[in-house]
Amino acid sequence: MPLIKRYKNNPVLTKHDVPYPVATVHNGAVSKYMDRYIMIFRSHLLNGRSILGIAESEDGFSFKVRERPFMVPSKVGIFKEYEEYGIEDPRITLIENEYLITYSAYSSHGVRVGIAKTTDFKSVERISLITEADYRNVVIFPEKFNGFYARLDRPHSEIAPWSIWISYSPDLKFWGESKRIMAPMQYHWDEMKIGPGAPPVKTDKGWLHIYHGVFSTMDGSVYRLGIALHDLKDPSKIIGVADNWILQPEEPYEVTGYVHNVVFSCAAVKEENDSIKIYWGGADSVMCVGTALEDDLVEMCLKNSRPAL
Ligand code: M1P
Repeated sequence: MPLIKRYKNNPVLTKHDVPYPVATVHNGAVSKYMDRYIMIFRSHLLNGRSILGIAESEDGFSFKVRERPFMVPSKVGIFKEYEEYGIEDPRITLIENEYLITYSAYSSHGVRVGIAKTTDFKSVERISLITEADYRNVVIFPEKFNGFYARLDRPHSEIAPWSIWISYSPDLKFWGESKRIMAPMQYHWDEMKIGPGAPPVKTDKGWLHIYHGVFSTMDGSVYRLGIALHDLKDPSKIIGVADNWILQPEEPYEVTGYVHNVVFSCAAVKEENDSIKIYWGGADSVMCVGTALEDDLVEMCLKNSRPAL
């Protein structure tokens, strides 16, 4: 049995499901809202820049895309300047009755991360740009720690391997106490760089975090998914990182597309039967889903672990 069982009707969303012209549908964030699932997904427009669309589902497998995009680059204030080239790779975290949405904001100044909030997935309010350039992949934990929000992110660096960091905030605007907590491992499937993937899922044994790791080959980069378990009380402490990847590009829609050989996750949804729905973009072109058992993922982190740093 594979660890992650791919849904038989993958991909669950493609550009053909979108009622406005787009080249891709990928890297979707998914959250339960009322009695349904909401997906906010990234699409390349036909000019190569990205916007965020929105889709709904009753079962987490069959999605219907709304007529209009959910977020497009802002035309006002500070956001206008930093979102000029597009917005990408959303993640959703439900915390204290608000859905927080993080996203990458591209401009001639580099890539920053923005944060917005919604309570109804109809209107959305931008809160702040929470990083300088160049950062990507911010995921926010769905609980506070000692009164502080906690986030994982991945700064770019010329002199250090691209690693996962943690930071804390009292108000979602000001962030600090930053610390590098997980690094790529040399000559390993995630050797080139790693980045936070889905907002962490709470289990009895720790916070499960699905991340992506990249390996460079003569045929370009290969993006795979891995898993780490963080301490429940102190998320900067990593209890275990599975030595093996949990998903790699294998199906045609993951191997070939806008960028080949990519599986990239921005969402994991815990279900009542101890299974987890994992969502990923295939080849930066389509959206896919699969299911895994929570216990299997936890066991992988604890029983066959590699060092976090
Ligand atoms: O093309 C693969 C991914 O490349 C970037 O991710 P990262 O910076 O973490 O390597 C992003 O452009 C992402 O959207 C894309 O899926």
